[in-house]
Amino acid sequence: MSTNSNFSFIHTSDIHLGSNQYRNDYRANDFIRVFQEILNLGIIHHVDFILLGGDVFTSLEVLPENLTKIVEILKYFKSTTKESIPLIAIEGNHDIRKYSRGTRVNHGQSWLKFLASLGLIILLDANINDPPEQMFPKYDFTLKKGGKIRVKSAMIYGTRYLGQNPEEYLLKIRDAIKVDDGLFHILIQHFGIQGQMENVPGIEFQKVQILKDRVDYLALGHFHLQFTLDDWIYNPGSSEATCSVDFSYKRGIFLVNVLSMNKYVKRVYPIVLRNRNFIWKTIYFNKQFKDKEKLNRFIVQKLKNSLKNLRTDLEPSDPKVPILFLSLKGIKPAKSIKIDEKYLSKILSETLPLVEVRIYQKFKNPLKTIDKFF
Ligand SMILES: [Mn+2]
Repeated sequence: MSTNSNFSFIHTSDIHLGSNQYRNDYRANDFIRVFQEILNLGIIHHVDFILLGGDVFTSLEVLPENLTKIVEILKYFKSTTKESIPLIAIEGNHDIRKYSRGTRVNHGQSWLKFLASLGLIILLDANINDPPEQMFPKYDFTLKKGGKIRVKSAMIYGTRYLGQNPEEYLLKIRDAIKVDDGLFHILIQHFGIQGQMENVPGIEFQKVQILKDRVDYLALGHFHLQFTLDDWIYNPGSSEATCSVDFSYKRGIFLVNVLSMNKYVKRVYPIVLRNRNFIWKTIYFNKQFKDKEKLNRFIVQKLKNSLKNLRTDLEPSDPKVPILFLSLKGIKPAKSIKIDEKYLSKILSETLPLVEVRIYQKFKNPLKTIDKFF
């Protein structure tokens, strides 16, 4: 092997394009902007390809203006890089999901298939029920279909999301991956590994071991929390926060350099993306509010004080302008006052340099509060 068989790539996953989080246009655009950032990182680091480990889209429900933006970004990327950085993807469970809420799926269609048909991405999938020799046909650029593709000395295999119990396919996949071809084997899969996220089911680590002698780099997606295991299993996490817990997770992408000497030596560098800022604040009510206007003024005043150091010179499209997660605690306001979260959130984001405000009412049980007074 000569030195020119060295190569590098980016591994990203769970981009959730099309997400219209909080029905906030700035927020919807964050997911697209971070995708653009990943593509730019690919250019800056001169990578040979970019892997997308599924959940590239959040559902089939994507607004036309967002899809148009995504297609434009991909066309521009393709032309400026002179097609030198292929984007190699698989479908995750969200890519085939009908709606952003609920789990109904529509088999057969996806926006990834659409992008592949335009020649903007390479979508890998295996004939999972065929015998091992036929399972991973070479990617055909005319049919725009295939289960594996070679870039430099990397052979990249991929299948779509294999459902809740992908264990049953692992032995077949292993048998379908060529041994002794002298290439660096990457397998892209959309599943999690048990124990890496609390209370989230995944495959047992022991069961994945079956792939170890055939796969040099298992490129995972699915879990939004980043993890690496045993120097060959990698999960970058979601590229933007798809829900409030995601914000606290370690997430990002991996930049991987592979040197071929007598054997392959890989270096994996996690990169943190420029995500939307966020702040958590708690406001305690020490008395019971009976007037809605007073309550609103109290909240605005409290936040004006505690957020006075926020920059006011930025456009809300700038990811430095934060989302505020506000929890309201203490004595529950009088029954006659129903806190209008939508209205309150609107006046707060108009008064303060915030892109979005999410309100969580965590008041004490009023009965218990009364108990305490007696
Ligand atoms: Mn996901």
